[in-house]
Amino acid sequence: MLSKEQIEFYNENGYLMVENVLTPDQLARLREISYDFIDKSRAVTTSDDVFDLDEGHSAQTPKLTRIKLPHKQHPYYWEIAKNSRITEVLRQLLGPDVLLQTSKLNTKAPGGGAAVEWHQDWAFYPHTNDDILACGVMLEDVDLVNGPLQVIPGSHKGPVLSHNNKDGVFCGAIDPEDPDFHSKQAVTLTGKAGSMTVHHARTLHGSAPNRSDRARLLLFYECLAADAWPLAGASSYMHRLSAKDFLADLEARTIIGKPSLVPRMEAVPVVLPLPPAPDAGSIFKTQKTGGAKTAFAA
Ligand SMILES: O=C(O)CCC(=O)C(=O)O
Repeated sequence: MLSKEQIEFYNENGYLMVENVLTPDQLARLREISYDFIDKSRAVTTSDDVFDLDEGHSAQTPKLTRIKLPHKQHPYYWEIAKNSRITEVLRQLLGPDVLLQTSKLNTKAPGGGAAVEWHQDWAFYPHTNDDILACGVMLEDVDLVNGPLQVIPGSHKGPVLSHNNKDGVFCGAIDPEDPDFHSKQAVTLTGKAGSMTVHHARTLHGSAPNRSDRARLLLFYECLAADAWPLAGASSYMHRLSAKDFLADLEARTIIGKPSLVPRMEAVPVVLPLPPAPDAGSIFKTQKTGGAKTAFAA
């Protein structure tokens, strides 16, 4: 359970650290499954539906930026979202009806694992209201050198910064020179394996490359109140589903409570993530092929 102070801190700052959110057994099981996937990626030579490969990936030295949609790759990732302390945190921060928007396991390989340039998740998927957040579960200790998440406190109450490049294409990252980006205010979120960061969908965040010899495994569950509905440009896969598949998809993403077909409209700032970058297969591909400027030069 989060304390009243923790909930207030999250509402005020747009982020939170929750220690020991996993039991030792849950952590051990998640690590075992995750490292099994990394091992399987040795057989893969190009990014696919499961693995997003980092530069320098090989059978000898697997280097992934990400395992995609882990909750679809192994039932235990879904089980943890539905039945753990994380579930209670979601209930407290988002209410009784909560859906999974997406999941990803960002694996930041040792010795270089790619930076994630500063951005707001909201720029990728604006919704009818912003009761949306990302939980980042640490499967390894995260310290100052293995690419910790950094956030700008309070930025979830500010504007949506431009995430488009000089040609107007959505590149999934802000310009580090944007006058509304106050990099000096950045807070670095380090912690022990089994702890969890939470950040609001509008919170500005990013992370440097992994300059250590240890992997940085952050398992993200991006979750929303059931009455937050995506706006055009986000989740358009729904329009291609049959009625049966649509209902099954909603059901399969429900963490607690029930889905809702009645969007709650709030006066939230919205910019659509369009036109898309040449490869929008992941944030890494969007930022790279969209020509995002880096804030993390060596
Ligand atoms: O892995 C990270 O450090 C940040 C990931 C992130 O912000 C994202 O994938 O949207």
